[in-house]
Amino acid sequence: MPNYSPFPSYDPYRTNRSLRRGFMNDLQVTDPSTWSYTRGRFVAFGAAAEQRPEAGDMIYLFQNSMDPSEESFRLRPNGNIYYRFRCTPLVCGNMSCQGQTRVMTSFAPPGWDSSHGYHYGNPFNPQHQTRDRSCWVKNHGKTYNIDTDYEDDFPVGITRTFDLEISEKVVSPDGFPKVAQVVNGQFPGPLIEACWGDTIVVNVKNTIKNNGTTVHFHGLRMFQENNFDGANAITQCPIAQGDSFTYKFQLRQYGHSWYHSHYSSQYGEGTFGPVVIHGPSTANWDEELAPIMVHEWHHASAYDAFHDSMFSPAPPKADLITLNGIGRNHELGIGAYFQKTIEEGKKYLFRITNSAIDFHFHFSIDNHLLQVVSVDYVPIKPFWTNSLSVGIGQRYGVIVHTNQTASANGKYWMRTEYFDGNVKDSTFCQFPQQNYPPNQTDTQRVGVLSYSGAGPGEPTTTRWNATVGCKDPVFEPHLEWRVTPPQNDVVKNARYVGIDRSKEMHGAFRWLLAEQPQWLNYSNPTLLNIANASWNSEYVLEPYSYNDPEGFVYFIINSGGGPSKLTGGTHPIHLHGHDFAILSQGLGPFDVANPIYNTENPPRRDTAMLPAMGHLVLAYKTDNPGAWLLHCHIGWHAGSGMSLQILERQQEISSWIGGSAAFEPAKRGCRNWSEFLARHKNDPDVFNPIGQDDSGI
Ligand SMILES: [Cu+2]
Repeated sequence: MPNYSPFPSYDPYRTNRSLRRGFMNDLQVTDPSTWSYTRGRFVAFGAAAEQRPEAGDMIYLFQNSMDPSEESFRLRPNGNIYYRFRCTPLVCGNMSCQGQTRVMTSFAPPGWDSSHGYHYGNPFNPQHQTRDRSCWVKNHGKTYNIDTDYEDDFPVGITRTFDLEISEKVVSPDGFPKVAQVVNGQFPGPLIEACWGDTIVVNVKNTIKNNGTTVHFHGLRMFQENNFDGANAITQCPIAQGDSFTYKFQLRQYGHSWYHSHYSSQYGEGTFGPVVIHGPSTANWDEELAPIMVHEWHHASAYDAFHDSMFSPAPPKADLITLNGIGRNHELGIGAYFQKTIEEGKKYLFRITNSAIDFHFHFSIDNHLLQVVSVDYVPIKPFWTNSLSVGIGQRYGVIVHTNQTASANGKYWMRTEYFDGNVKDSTFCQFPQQNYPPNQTDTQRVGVLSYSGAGPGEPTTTRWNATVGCKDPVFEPHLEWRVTPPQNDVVKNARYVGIDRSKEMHGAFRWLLAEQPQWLNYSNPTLLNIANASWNSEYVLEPYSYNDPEGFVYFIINSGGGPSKLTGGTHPIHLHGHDFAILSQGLGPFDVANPIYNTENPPRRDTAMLPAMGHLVLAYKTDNPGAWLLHCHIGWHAGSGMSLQILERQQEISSWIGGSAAFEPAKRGCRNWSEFLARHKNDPDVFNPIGQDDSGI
């Protein structure tokens, strides 16, 4: 029986070894005369491991990997194919949702255009404008799509390995050089890109001379993976200079987010990067763009800026706003606008992330409406808006239809504008930023969207007549939650948060999220102490042992006021290890005596805004034992102490994350961290616990 392998030596991704795993390279047919194929090179076709292609299946061929003109053939009835399966997941096109098998393997789904920036290797870009994006993969004979309850069910993908080195490097986003702390020499760091259901291994090496580091993957549930949450002093010690730490986790969610250092003010120095997890969408788009990370950049060291923030009434002012590391410094007249060129008449998926330390903004593109399809890692029922509030740590997936004609030169401003308000009342949103005054329509321009063939000059378009502030948009998740009554005592859990100006703690007036500001020991993480019966009160640890995985704990957070007459403020509140439902969010303290909760499919996400002098009521499911941070994502506030840790189902943590072996990486890391500190205890440039001036996260 002759074997026939049409293109046995073809390797579509020979430029990047890490991608080869995603592709099948053997196709054997017992009798080539029983089937036909058009000329071209075999890239991939598919069905899952237990499946075989069947008669009538559509097979995709590509001429070559750089210029993927798509061709296809159909297997004839009784075509007999043997194959060795090496690829997963399998992206399904719209036809498979109608009962036919039309599947392709890919690293990046069709429509991902490498010309827009980030990519590993060489993704292809066939013409799939009619593609139904609600469908994702066929895997093990099952289709995973937008209706799959991803909390409990997800495809089984492949393992992708990434190496991240945290090091110091001079970067100059606006031409002004600064020693930054960056990932793989890039600012922002490289994209971590994968598919829903993949397992991710990230080897982090710290080569910074004087600081530790960690990497936290913002918004991932880290289900049964608390030990890889990357929160120093909670789940591990900082990674010492010269040491490495390997994070491993499975992607149960999809969408986009970011990873960042959780070590002190380090991410403000550039230690962060984007994450994209390809998956289904609640609305169709043609192409997706590389994620856009909005960051505020300080010419001064972020560590110094943090220090200043502790002793001045207003936080330090940023020098410029960057989009993917590019920005215009209005004071010095240097730097550049972020540029994006797109084609006319297409629907583009934009992935927006606020990776700032202290900057809240509204994102908009002149003349273009935004169709919002995802909020944080939650797919939502699409809604339209012309301007979108993005708090620190929040993300939005938005579809933009490039069908506008208003601009004479085919260019449109992208804007990140903000509102300040009165610091003394509920209108307060944030402090003014140097060089970026609120309501100043020149400085809020940060990027240019150009249609291909656009004329010379800057855009001449005007901003939407939009109201900006710090209010989260209201939306409905695609997969609905009904929030059941709380397991905990909500009256006890109604707290006032803010800054306590009555007494200094650890040398400063500090922000707090509980009865006292959090103050952690870098060298003694919670996870290595989970046998404890009592805790240092400065660790601000809240044990909850409710063990109904479908049950909820409610948190009531009031901004300012209370018995200590705290100063309020607007704060992006972020919970690790869970999405939470927003049961109430608004002005004034929450009325605990007459509570009104929105329990019918409320907005759900992992970072939500606590309004100034207002309240935020959130509810999370007690389904993921571990030690999880709840904190304000303003870097200065988190460093000040505005955080607490939830110790969820303490007795079950060890077995939940895999028993004693799961603690070994943290134990080893802590030994190395302690040795590093001991070695450098007389070195004034190296962190010394005696001089600790921040909370430890
Ligand atoms: Cu805050």
